[in-house]
Amino acid sequence: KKTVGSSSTPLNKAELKAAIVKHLHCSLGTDENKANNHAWWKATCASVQEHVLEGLRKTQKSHYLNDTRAVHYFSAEFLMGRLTSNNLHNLGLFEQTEKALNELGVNLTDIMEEEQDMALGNGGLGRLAACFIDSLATLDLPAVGYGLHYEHGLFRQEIKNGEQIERPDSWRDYGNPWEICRPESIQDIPLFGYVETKYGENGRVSKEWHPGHIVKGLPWDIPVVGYGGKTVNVLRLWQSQASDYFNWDVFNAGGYVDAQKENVQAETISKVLYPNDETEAGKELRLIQQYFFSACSLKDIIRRYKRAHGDDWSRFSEQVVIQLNDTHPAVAIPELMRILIDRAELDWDYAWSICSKTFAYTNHTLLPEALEKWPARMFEKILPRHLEIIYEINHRFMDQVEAVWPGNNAIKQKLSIIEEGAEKMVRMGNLSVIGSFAVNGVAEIHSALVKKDLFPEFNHMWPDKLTNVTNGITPRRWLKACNPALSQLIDGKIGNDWPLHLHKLQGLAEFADDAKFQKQFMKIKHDNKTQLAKEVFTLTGVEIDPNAIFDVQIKRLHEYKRQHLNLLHIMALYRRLLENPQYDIHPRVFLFGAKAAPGYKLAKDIIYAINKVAEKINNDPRVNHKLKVVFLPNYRVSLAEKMIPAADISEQISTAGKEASGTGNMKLSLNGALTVGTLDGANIEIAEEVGDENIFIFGLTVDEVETLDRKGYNPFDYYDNNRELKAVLDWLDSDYFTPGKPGALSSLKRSMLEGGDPYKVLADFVSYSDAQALADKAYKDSAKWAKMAILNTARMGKFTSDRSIKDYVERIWKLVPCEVE
Ligand code: 26M
Repeated sequence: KKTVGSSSTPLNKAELKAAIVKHLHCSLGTDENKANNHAWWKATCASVQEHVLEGLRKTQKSHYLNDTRAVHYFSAEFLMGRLTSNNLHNLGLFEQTEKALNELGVNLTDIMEEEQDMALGNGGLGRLAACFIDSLATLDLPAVGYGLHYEHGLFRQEIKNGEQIERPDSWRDYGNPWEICRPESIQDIPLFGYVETKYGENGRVSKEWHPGHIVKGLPWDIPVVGYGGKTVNVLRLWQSQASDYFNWDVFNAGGYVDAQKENVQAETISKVLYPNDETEAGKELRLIQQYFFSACSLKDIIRRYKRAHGDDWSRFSEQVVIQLNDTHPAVAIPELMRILIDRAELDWDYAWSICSKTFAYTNHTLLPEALEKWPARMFEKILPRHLEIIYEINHRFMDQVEAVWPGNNAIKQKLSIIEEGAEKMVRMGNLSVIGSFAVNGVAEIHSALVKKDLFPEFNHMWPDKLTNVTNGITPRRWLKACNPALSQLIDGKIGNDWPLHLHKLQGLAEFADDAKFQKQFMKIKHDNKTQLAKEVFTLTGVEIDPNAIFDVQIKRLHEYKRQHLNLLHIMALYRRLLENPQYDIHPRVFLFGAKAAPGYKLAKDIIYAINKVAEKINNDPRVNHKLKVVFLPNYRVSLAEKMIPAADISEQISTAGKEASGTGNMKLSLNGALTVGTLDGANIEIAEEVGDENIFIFGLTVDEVETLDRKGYNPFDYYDNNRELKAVLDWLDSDYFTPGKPGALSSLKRSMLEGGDPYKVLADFVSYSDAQALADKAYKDSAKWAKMAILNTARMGKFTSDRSIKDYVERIWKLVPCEVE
């Protein structure tokens, strides 16, 4: 039995019941007879939150008394999803709460459906941040997550006539029981204005920034409960507010309405999450968001540092490490320089020595369109002093480049933070590498490509700076909480400490051939599929058979992720079945979940195409006993938690070299789904772990993609030489799937032919189709399939985010755990 480490007396069932009823009465003003599910959920959260806050207080006290070095994880996104189940599991209170509520006539699973997802992120990068803060707390590491308190998270997706419609997300409409407002820690943040040069008597030249605006940053704290409940860290998210200073003059002059305009502008900063993923929008408000949360967070860190160390900066980089989750918070680098030079009056070299020992940077992408660049003019308008500092950093860096490659202007141009051209641009990736002491990619292959293709010269200058930390996922959310039946089966076989020591899942391997265990394992998979089938029917009205193979592709919609390759193969299967009704495949349900960036036309066209093909196939009695296609609307963390435990096949089919890591691949395999995938990102390491015989690898390798590009890729070579591929592509031009609207799906075909097929869909089609045929064959041998599925679960130990965090600690952060109490 687990106890609640953070509270002096572990909560028992009677106490839980009493607390929940008390909160129904005293916090929510209702009672056991009147309360609806929402009230029950809130009362349950409030009861648990009392204990969480005790743990938070004790953790902060321990960290303060031990004067610990801490990591500060700066991220524009934290995709937390729902918190209730996670907190109950991590506190070891899940079962007792379930029983307590049962005795009150309430079902915990039902009331947890009341919680809105905290969707403060786009996809992989944001969810990674959420898994990492779970692991940091679990490993008793002193850590703070810093980000933005968006009023509206990632848009809610509706599907109308097959098309994506975006609706605002309002996760806080009925309040969030887990967050705490901290008005005592408000920060003032300057913006705009101009820089004054001052000449002191001692000959010292100094700069003073006269900002044009001040906005307030109001922090909201989300407690982050570690598994076992001992350490409770915080996620601190900043909300923007109008500053009083600013408005009073206008207000007094009778400008009430103008003052309100100011308020609206200031409050716009944290209004909404940009829904772009893997593209740089270059919007002014986005840069302001980045500066706003980075500056608030730095001030917060410095305030805490000064409380312990006063004005002595010499120990700053011993106490503080800041991890930049991509370049989104990279403006923190010139901001710290500004504070050290303009405010603390340190000289440049000393300030730079502190700064460049404080930051570390994680790269999540090689796609050129995703590398952040800001127009220098925009920078100058919003952050005039920071642009000056960036120029100075660059100037000094160029001297270093000159020393390594004397007279080589081409290399200087390439490495410069400033890109010269029609419009001068600030390259945030270069700034991040230059200003950090460590830079990491997120999977072995990705890190190798960061060194070889993205930053080869930086790697030459600083051979130890670039490194790898392979991503991971928290097994607490992605197995224990989302797949309780499988978790209990595992507990019974190998004990219940696998959520902390995921390598222990290896212990399941010895049962992989055991017929009884195979039955139990596959029975749970079947039950999970039955449950998902019900959900699918509720959400879409489509009936699916749990005896079919559930084939799942869930991720943001992007050409490089190749949902359209999956679709072409589905159409090929459909065609084969029409041509030959005896065509022998095990019944299969293809399930998709994906949001497209609202401005990404082709991504939206792919969603439309999937929905139109689905409609046709699902209503075609000639094939719909063998083939179904479902696009589940509004894919998000809480939907992932329902889909992943029910998946048989995991689609990880990006063009080799394009997917930095992937993390959904890990979640699916952990839950016993077999991967159909390319040798890309973490798929390569997954294949190494599970063994080639337990995964379906297909397609071009990174090297083959490169060779093909060098000799000139022509998609028509494939179109003209493969009858099936040609027929399927031509089908898109007809009105077969869009009656009365011929050509409605043609943009897709065009992108893969005239458009040059930038992601090599046609080149990989045959190999993909062959891998799918092998998967089909393997499924027909149910004992073989069960063994493969079990071995996938058994061999996922490496991909716990606890291992990722330990890698960061050893290679980059050099932190020491701090036991609480
Ligand atoms: C950019 C500009 C404006 C607004 C938003 C953005 C932006 C937001 C998120 C750009 C990229 C964003 O995320 C990229 C991302 O999620 N990358 C994924 O990171 C995962 C964690 O490392 C990897 O597993 C995935 O392979 C990688 O695609």
